[in-house]
Amino acid sequence: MDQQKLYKKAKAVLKKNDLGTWTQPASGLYPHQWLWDSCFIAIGLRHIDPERAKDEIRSILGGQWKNGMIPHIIFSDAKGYHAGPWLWNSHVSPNAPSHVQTTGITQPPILGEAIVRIGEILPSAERIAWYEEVFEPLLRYHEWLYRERDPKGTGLVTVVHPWETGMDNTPPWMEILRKKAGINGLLLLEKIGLGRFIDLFRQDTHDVPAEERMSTHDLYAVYKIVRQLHQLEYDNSKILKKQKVLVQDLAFNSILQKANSHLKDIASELDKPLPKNLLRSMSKVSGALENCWDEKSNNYYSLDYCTGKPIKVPSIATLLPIYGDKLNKEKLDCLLEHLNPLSDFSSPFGIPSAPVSSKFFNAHRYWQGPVWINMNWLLIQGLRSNGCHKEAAELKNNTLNLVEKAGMYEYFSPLDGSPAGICDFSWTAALVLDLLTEDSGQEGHAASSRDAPNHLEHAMI
Ligand code: 9WN
Repeated sequence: MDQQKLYKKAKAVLKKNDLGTWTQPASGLYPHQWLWDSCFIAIGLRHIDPERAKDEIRSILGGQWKNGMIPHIIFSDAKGYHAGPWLWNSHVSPNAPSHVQTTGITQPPILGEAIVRIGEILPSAERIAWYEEVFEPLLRYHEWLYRERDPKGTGLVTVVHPWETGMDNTPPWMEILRKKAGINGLLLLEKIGLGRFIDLFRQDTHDVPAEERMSTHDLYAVYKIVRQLHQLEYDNSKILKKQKVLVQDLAFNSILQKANSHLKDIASELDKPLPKNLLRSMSKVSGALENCWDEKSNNYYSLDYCTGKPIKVPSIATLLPIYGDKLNKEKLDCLLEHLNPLSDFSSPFGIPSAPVSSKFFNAHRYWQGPVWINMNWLLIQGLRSNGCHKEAAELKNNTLNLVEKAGMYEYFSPLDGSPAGICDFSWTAALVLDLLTEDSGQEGHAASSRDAPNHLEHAMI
């Protein structure tokens, strides 16, 4: 593999999408700032320019709501996004900020990870100053998550919109969405092959073919939930009482579990105590996630908040507890079996977002099958912290080879590695950059980009 060439390409994509103090995921299709995208982007950017990586996070924090929520999108002035500010009208909430327009929901709380990854490459005094700067808003975000999304103290926060998972049309969510918020007329039109007519009204299919995005029915059901949240003024006490599509989402809570441990590390480095209520919530997470385990199928599942029952529809989420924490050997072995050749999640290109055997599986359709680089990255980290170094190295190799051959795309077929979605996608570039940089032995060292690994040095200048 020509690592230097790949590095240069990744860097060029980040440069192309750089809008000064924040980065758009891709021009055209995604012209605003997304929460988890910017976190992944900062993880890559730290190797090129740590100050710029900090700006990425500062910009996200600039959209924080008065109640502590960090919104999933901060809107720029760009026009043409299919779910722009007009869909959200988030100012109906007294908590929405007045200086920027944002959505009224959040996204996977990977913020703690990004903050710590930036801290990791800074000299100690700079790291402390960085943590001092971001500690309060990060703390307020975690407090909001547990206070407003887990008021009963179960240890699992509730996710109120599929966009909050970042895996928009992931099978478990589409299963309950179709049952509880389905738009029957549209389903019928799609069944009789007239769905293509409605596709013509879609804005998100200008840059990417409709068959690589959500189905039209699912997309309109997703818009419908935004309308309902708006009617409830994005007030979580009303939402948890009145909404029907509410999920204690496995992927979201696994990511939060890891973020909690990052928050604890930051607090301890700053020698600051965490509030007792928050510590109590955090202490329940491991046990609560164990309640998501299903003995029969040896899988973790999300729970339907309204019924308390597992949504037994497999997706890549079943593997994310590997990222969340160290698992006991028995469970870890069960999950690793999914990755064995001929198993459901086995692919030479990384981990498919839905297993090949799923009734939802479609190699090119968004979160219903394709391999995504952020998922590969999260699982590489999780495999390592669970001591599975061989599996992590293999997944990393597959990831880099895939992007080298197919390009900096949004997602890829797990069957043949062909690219799909938008090209020049920022988090693909950022995470490739991160994987390449650690390859050169700089991982975990308090080195800035000025100490660039030799063989990548030229690409960094
Ligand atoms: C809605 C920006 C975002 C990602 C999500 C991905 C996609 C948005 C959309 O793009 O979602 O949030 O318009 O489809 O699913 O993970 O954050 O890249």
